[in-house]
Amino acid sequence: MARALAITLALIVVVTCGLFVVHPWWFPDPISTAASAIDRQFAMTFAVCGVLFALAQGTMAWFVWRYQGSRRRAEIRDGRGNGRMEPAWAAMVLLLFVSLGAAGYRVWARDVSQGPAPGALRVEVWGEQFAWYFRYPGPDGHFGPTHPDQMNDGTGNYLGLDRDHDAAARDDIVAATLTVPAGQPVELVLRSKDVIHSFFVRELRIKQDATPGSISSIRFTAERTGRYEIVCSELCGLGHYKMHADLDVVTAEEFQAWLVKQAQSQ
Ligand SMILES: [Cu+2]
Repeated sequence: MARALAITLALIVVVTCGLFVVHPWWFPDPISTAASAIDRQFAMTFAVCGVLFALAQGTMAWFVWRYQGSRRRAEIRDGRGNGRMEPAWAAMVLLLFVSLGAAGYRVWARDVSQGPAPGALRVEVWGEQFAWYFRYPGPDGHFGPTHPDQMNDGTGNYLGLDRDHDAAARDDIVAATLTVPAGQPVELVLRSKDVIHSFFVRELRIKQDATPGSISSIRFTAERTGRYEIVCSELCGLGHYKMHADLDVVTAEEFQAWLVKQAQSQ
């Protein structure tokens, strides 16, 4: 029985480490400038945790194998622990996770959550059960105020804009697709109309909550044109599974043409 347990433990280590090395399931190719730094952070975290996992589980398998049927069984079973080793282990684990957290925070703060870069395109991202809407400020560069009492999906006034009375809202563009030009920094301002949603694009390696009553901002620069999927990664209700939209990364010329077309259709 003890041998079977030791072999099972060893197999778990080998198979798990094999999956980490081969990683048959992984993110699609990155498309943003910050993604490579985030990928490096992922790889480092996996490597550190993987080595510790293999050491801990491997040692356990060896102990089970080595000490099965030992005469010191009773002594082992009644072990009282080690008053010096245990706090030292706990401190090392704490130090390790705080260090990994600090390194990850540095990457995130520098590349994603720091304020907008000069010349950034500002876009509001609104989550609602169960759709995403994207607002561009128009030529005046200002978002008009939103009026919750005027929000009406039936009439297409998803964000409660009052274009007749608010000058800044007149040229705002509201779209169901997030279209951005390649190579230009983009600042997304995340907002929610109802419950917590989470904006996630795998190719950008960015996931950030959209929380009702608060505003969070993230930034990215997409380098490769194409269509990518935006999903909601926070369970937000029965229709959560179908809450997604498209991110279209286009050339600067295509983006200008798209803006003109959207402005006409508002
Ligand atoms: Cu959701």
